[in-house]
Amino acid sequence: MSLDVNTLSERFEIPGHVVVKEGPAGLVLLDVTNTLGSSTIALQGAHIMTWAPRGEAPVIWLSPFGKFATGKSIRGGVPICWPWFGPHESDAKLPGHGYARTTMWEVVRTEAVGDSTRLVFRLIENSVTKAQWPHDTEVTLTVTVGQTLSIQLTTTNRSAQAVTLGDALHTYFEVKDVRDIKILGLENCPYIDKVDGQKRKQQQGPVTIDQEVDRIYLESTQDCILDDPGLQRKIRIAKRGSRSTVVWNPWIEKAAKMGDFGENGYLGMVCIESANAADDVISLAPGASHTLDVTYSVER
Ligand code: TA6
Repeated sequence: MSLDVNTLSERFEIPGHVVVKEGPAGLVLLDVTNTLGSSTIALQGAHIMTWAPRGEAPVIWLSPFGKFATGKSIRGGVPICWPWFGPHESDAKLPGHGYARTTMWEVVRTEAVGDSTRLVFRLIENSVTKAQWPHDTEVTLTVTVGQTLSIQLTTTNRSAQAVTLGDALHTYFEVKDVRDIKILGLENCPYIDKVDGQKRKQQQGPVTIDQEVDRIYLESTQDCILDDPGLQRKIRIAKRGSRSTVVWNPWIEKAAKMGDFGENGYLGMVCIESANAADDVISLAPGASHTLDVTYSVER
């Protein structure tokens, strides 16, 4: 059940850590500010919109031209793709990347953990979601905001049958100029090239971006490093419980078609998504849980 801002404030605000407020289009936002960093999280989709360690330029990119609305995914941040990644395997009418990112979640708890702030959210299933996903599963998101950003997406299968799960943290990272970055950690991984007829290829050397890139790297379990010379920093993407890594930049035409990147917005971002997609989807046994776990950190 969705609570109003006042009730949420009473229950979940923590001085020096969490403030609950109403954002654009009436979206409920949780503003997290502590001595180590800051983040804004929308309750719709449990959507982490921003994150920056204290004294650091934003690490997570949020489009200044995003259109906010109930039931519409926010352009940027960390959209949750769940319980499938990409188009639904059999019903094209169902939303791409599943329904978690456009559905209301509830706050389970907020707490200070040392100087960091931890928030736990749970997706609120309803008749619309059940019609899309007739399985008894629970999904929670645990976010720890500090000098690093730690995110765990946990799915529990409460049904008597195995379910096939696809998921991703579809994270948009801020970069100075995407044409100058390198992504390390995917060398020699096989990948599906979605801009070249879903052809299967193998990565040679670091990933660089000089055109539309939309690739699902398979069997990719290592940390990735986003090397950004323009911002003179490296972002480490450490993960567990994820066998796929999706790299996406829409480039000029696709960004213009999407209409919410703004002029040249595509140059300031790259998606590096920790996922379980394509060949790597998960068969979750009855009663079992699976956690997709990432930690983002800035290295000089
Ligand atoms: O993860 C890359 C991708 O699947 C692209 O193909 C593109 O569709 C992107 O996700 C964004 O999708 P969205 O539904 O958020 O516009």
